[in-house]
Formats: sequence, C-alpha cells, structure tokens
Amino acid sequence: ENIIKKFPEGFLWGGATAANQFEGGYKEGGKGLSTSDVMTGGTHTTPRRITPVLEEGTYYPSHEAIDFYHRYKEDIKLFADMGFKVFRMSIAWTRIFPNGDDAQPSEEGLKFYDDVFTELKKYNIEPLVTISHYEAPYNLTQKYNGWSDRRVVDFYVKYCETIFNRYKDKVKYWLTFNEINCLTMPFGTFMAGAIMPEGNGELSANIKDNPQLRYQALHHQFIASAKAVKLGHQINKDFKIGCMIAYMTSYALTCNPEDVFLAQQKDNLSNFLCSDVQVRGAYPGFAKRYFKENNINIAMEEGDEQILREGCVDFYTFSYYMSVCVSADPNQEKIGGNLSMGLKNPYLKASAWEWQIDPKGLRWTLNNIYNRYQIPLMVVENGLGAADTVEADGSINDDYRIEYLREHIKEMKEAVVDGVDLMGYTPWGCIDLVSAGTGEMKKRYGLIYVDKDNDGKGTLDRSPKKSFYWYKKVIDTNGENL
Ligand code: P53
Repeated sequence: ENIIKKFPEGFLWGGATAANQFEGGYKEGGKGLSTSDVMTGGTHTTPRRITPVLEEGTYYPSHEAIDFYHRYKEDIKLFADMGFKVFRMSIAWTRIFPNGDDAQPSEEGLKFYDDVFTELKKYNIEPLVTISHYEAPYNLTQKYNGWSDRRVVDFYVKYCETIFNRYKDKVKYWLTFNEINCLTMPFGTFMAGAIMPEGNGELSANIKDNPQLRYQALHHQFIASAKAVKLGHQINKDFKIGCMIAYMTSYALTCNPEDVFLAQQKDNLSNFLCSDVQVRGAYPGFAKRYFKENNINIAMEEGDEQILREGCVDFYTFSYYMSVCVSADPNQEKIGGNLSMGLKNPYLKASAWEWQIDPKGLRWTLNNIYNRYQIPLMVVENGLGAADTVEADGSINDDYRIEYLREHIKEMKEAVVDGVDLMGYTPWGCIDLVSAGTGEMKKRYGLIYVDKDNDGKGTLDRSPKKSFYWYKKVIDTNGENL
C-alpha cells in the first residue's frame, strides 16, 4: 500500500536568528554591554577571544552584526515574501535590563521589540522568542561570575516577568535558554554560562575547564527555566514554553559494545540530561552518578526539586546540524576546528568547517527524542554554513545549500510518517549573520545574502539567493514540492 507522506496542516515553516548575531546597535537605545559584545572575531582554526575590556582597534562582530536593529522592516518583509509562518528570534536581555541587576527595565528596549512584533504581525508571522541566546549582561559576569551565582536566577526571572507581561498578547511561543546543554561542554562556560573561563580566555575546545562551576551554573539555569515556565503560564495560560537543546547525534564508531555503550552514555550526558530535567522535572539517575564519580557537588536549596517538577516545558526544540562518532579507543581521528566535537565518520561528507552532513541522522534523532518524551518537537536550527560566491550579475547560486535543506526536510517528513509530532522547522540564519562558533560572516547559512565580510566591511545590502526562491516554493506547497 502507498503511504502518504505529508507535513501536518499548519506546520510552522520559518527561519531562526539570535539577537547577538544579527541585531547590532550594541550601544543604541540604552542597551548595555553583553557577554557576546566582548567576544572578538575568529576563524575555523583561530579561536575567538574574550576580552574583559574592549580593545581599541579590535573587531567585535556583534557590535554591528547585520544591523537588523535599523533594518528590521526590510528584513521582515523579505521573510514574509518567502511565506514564513514563524520567525525565531531572541530578545537581547541587555536591551531590557542593561546591567542585568537594574531596578527598572528600559522602556526604549521594550519599545524596540514591540515594534518588531507589530511588524511581524502585519504579515501574520508568529514570533518564537528565545529569552536567552548565548548572551547575558556582561555586568553579571563581572559582579557575580554569571550563572555560577544563584542570585542571577532572580534577575533572569524578573526579566522574564517583564517581557511576559509586556508581550503577552503578541508572543505565544517562548524558549527559555538556547542550547542549554552547551553548559555540559567546556566551550559553554562563557557563551552559555556567562562565566569567565579560567586561563587563556579563549572560546575553544581546549578551554581551561571547571566542571564544578559549569554544572552549578547549569543547575541555576534549570531553576530559572522552571520558574519562568510556571510564571509564564500564570501570566498567559496559552503560552507554549519550550526547552532548546543542541542535539549532538553520536554514533558508535564500531559495533564493539564498548563503543556502542559510550555512544549511549554520550547521548544521555550531552543530550538527554538537560531535557530530562526540563521535560520530566527531575535529574535522571545517570546524572547523579556522573556528578558523584566526578566530584561535582550541586548545591541545591530546599524546594528546588519541587520547582523543577512544577516547571516542565510544553514542547521540545533542538538544533541539528551534523552527527559525530564516538569510540572507546582514544587514537581515532578527531574532527578539526576550534570547537572540535567528536570523531570522523568515514561514510559522511563534511562542510568546509568540518561539520559532517547527515540528513538520515535527523530522522534518527527525531525518533530518538520522540521515543523518550512523546511531546511536540520542533527543529529550530538546521542548515549549512558555507562560503557563497556572488556572480557578476549579482546572483548567488547556492545549490549546495538547497541540497542540504532538501535532504533534511525529506527526512523530517519521514519522521512525521514514523509518528513523530513535529510542529515546525526554522532553518538557522535564514538571513546571513555572524557565526557563533567562529565570529565569521564568511560562514553563511542564509537564504538571503548580506554584503559584509569577515573584517566587517560591506554595504550590508540584502539580496535573495537561489535558495530563497526554492524555500518559498517549499513553504507554499507545505513541503510537497522539494
Ligand atoms: P555557528 C556548536 C555546535 C552546535 C550548535 O553555529 C552551535 C554551536 C556553537 O557554534 O550553536 C548553534 O554559527 C547556536 C547558534 C549558532 C549555530 O548553532 O558556529 O544556537 O547561535 O550560530 C551555528 O556555525
């Protein structure tokens, strides 16, 4: 019998961004300095640096980024032209509370997002708002060492209360923390935790690590997330509040049971630890064991367990770019780059930034997550970071990007037929923006080209790539015409 393969009616097609990588206007409208504003540019092989004091003459990609701050009307119009149903963006905490611990929010900051949401509404585009996407007020790093300090929970909850109340009739979908599980990895120390790393102040796989501090910070984010979920539902019972996980799909390199077990361990510790807490409301046994065996002591306050139980998310979202291999043998070949994340897979090709391309892995991942939780899922980041060429006539023929997205969408469709409850799809960097990992502009994900280079030069003009017209057709046919 023929199986009908279709996306559900009302599937949320769109694109994803984050304030620190595309807004710019880093000092405008009373905005305070954020952790992303003190990160320099880098490359695939040169790590970004964290500079406690802004250096004269050093390039900081977030400061101007792609200037959505001034061009949001033009950009939203382009998203509408593609037929977006949803737009994932983040609010810069420092536009609302410039120092994080201010008594009052900034009206100018609040007004900016009012304007953005109004513009989206004009085209019936639903905002999906990440409350904290890899940035926190830098003042919180300086005064409290970021999320390692419990007091930051209250600042975050106050920030949530402010934006929930302000936008309760404009925003329905919220994500508490972007890729919260990055705090289980050393490079998340500063990017996700706003904690000053010890040692060389680099954003790299070789950062000097302090697991005790990282996991304590993660606990504080769990508490903050749970409190935000509970509060959000009190403010508007129709809010849908989700978690967001950087899903690092990890295969065993061989069928040696040691490798197979290690792959499962990694899936548990890197991917499922955080969502078990956020979806089910309690730390899983394997986390407690890991903490014990690694001398990590999480300081918990009385009532924390109840807070976690009462703050379970409504839906599960994740980023998916690649898969990696794991092996019990320490001599296997690692993937290169400043954020090296696993071993090479001999069956897969990789991007120029060595991210292994694995569409089938997305179907595996969707099933793997859904098997565990049975709550609605959404792919809120996916895409190919690649260098694009602008032809003499101004066109950008990014067939490689179309190919990447098409193959991943096909596998999502298969997963829907497998029974996965999938709400939507927002490919990353639907408009070219600054790379989080490297700080480059050259690593482009966009369906819309932005004229700007790695040194910050360019007109910032926008132009649709070939993939723009392709994606418009995909949305128009609800994923039938790929
Ligand atoms: P870039 C590492 C692994 C998986 C996702 O990444 C990651 C990272 C950090 O680099 O981050 C997410 O720009 C993140 C976005 C980021 C995107 O993936 O390094 O949520 O902010 O831009 C792509 O190519």
